[in-house]
Amino acid sequence: MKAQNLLLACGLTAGLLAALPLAQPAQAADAGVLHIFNWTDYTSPELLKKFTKETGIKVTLDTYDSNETLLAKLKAGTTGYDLVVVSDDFVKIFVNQNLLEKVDASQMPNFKNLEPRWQKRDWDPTAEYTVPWQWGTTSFTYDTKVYPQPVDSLGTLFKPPSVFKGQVGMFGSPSEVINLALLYQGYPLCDTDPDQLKATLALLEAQKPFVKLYNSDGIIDRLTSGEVTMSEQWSGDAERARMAKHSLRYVFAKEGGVGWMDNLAIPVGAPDVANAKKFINFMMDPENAAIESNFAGYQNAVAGSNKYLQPALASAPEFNPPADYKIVFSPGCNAKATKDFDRIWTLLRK
Ligand code: SPD
Repeated sequence: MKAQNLLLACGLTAGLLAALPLAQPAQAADAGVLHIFNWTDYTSPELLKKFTKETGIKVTLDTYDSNETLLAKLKAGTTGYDLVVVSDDFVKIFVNQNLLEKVDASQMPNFKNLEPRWQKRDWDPTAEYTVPWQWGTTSFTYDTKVYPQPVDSLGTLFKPPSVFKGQVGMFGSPSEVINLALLYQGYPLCDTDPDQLKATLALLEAQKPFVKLYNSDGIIDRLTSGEVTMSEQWSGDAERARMAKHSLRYVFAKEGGVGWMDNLAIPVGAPDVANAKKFINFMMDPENAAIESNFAGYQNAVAGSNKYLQPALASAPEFNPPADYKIVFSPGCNAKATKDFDRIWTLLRK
């Protein structure tokens, strides 16, 4: 994983920025700085600048590529981060391993702004540990110039036509790849049935000659540059890729897509819980949630934010799944499923 660090301190010159050490969270010298650890290309710089301007709290940002990477990092010990972003299907895994602080978001002034359907979420019914960040779907994008035929199935990704040989990008995360493959075959997400998992490994092995790389970062660039012509992708990244290259198309497949919500949380041992809570409350403001949606291309959970959305995003197909699209949220894999997925992933990647 490549970590990036960005110090968004209002008024700092480029020269001063260059003189600062990279990615040194939780040092005594930077008390009062909020250290955010989020997915790559998923945090609006404008949002962070606004937070600093309104609160005087400076922010650093490091990034990761998957829930699995975040989990490994937090399990390895104190990271110095004040805020992380965890997907719905991993929240219970993090909570069960005592990796998250309680945030009691329902007590925060802006909690009332959350859309009622997102105030109680299956993975955190009382908002004890998390608040929503963004949500979207997982499917795939292909270049219609390379493959002009109509596409309506995940089969085009998992059993690609010959034109895609060596041209496909898949995520670099077992949960993302295997759950989408399970959905394609009509099996439940987080499946543990041995025969169905065997079939899933066979499907992924057969797809492998078409796959150029397994990597969750840099997909927008690879699709727009033509380095890959088809890729597993999240809806917001797909919208951003299509805006840059109009021949790209995100597929709402007849088998459905995986739905997910990413959630803000405070890791155990966070150096500045009070500032982390200020940011969480800040994110439940409609205008701030919309700034993030406008940057990343995903839906947020804050009522009243739509009026701040850029028209191109508000009307984007990736942002507005068809009414009859089957969106399947993962129940969160239990220990057995996680172990099975790891085994399949190891066999696939060897
Ligand atoms: N550009 C990064 C977007 C991160 C999306 N997270 C998706 C999690 C799905 N399990």
